Amino acid sequence: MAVPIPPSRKLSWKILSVALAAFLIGSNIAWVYVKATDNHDLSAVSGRLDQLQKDYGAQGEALETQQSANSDLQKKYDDLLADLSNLGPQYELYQRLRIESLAADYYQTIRENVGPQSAGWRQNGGTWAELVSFCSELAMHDEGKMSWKDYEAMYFDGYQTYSYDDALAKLKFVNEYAGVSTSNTSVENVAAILQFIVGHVEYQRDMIDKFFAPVETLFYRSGDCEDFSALAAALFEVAGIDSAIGFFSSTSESSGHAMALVHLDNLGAYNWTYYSDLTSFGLSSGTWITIEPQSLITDQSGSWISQWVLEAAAEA
Ligand SMILES: [Ca+2]
Repeated sequence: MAVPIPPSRKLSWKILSVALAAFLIGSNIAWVYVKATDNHDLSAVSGRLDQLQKDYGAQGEALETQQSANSDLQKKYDDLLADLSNLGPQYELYQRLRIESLAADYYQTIRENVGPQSAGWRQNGGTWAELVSFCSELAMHDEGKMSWKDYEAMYFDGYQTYSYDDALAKLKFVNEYAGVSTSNTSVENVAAILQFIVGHVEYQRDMIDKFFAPVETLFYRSGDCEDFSALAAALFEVAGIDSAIGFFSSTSESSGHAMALVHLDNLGAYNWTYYSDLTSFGLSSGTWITIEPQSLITDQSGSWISQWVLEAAAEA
């Protein structure tokens, strides 16, 4: 038996159906609206994203430029720090090597009265042996081994010290600065002295042939071949290495040359140029190695050194 639906219930169903339809249509419209709104937002967001990516790229480039500038600055700063840490010891070195007018006058007086610049030498010309002897005397003086008594009073009056003592103190200081040590081998000390000379003394020609004492060459930080040789020989001697100065001639060079000699058997791992006996030149028996004082220990062999013919030598 069918149950009749009361009129009020029929109305409720209709209302429900309409409400359901309205809801479905409404939700579609809303969905379309939301989609439309989404699409609009998406395009705006996409635009912003592009802009942000451009900004990000530009910032990245700026950052790289800044990082590069920072790295340059850091390098300059590190270099400055290194310079600064060297400046103190270098300042002390240059202060210690300073020569005042009286000491300069002393050495010039020696040259003019004893050496090749004196009137007697000019008349006689001076032999190779005489020239090299005076050069080695300047070295020996600065090593504290000899003096010219006639001229020492002038120096003593000014300083109340002896010229050779002051010179030796300077040479000892230089060797210490150069890294010379009694715990080193002789070859290591030769290497250290050559490195110091090459790093601090510059080759310059004389206007007249003037022989400088080692401490003068150290003060000027320049000189020519015999000045380099006297300086090297004196520093070697102060380091405990027997040395000499040699004057050389060459068929391929118009002028002569001066180099130092060390009384060693070898230069260890380095190449060397040597004489097995120089007793005929007045040097002690045994091997003498030629040392070009204008070159590092790594450059003590080859055609430059071997072209020179020894004319005279004198131990320093
Ligand atoms: Ca000279």
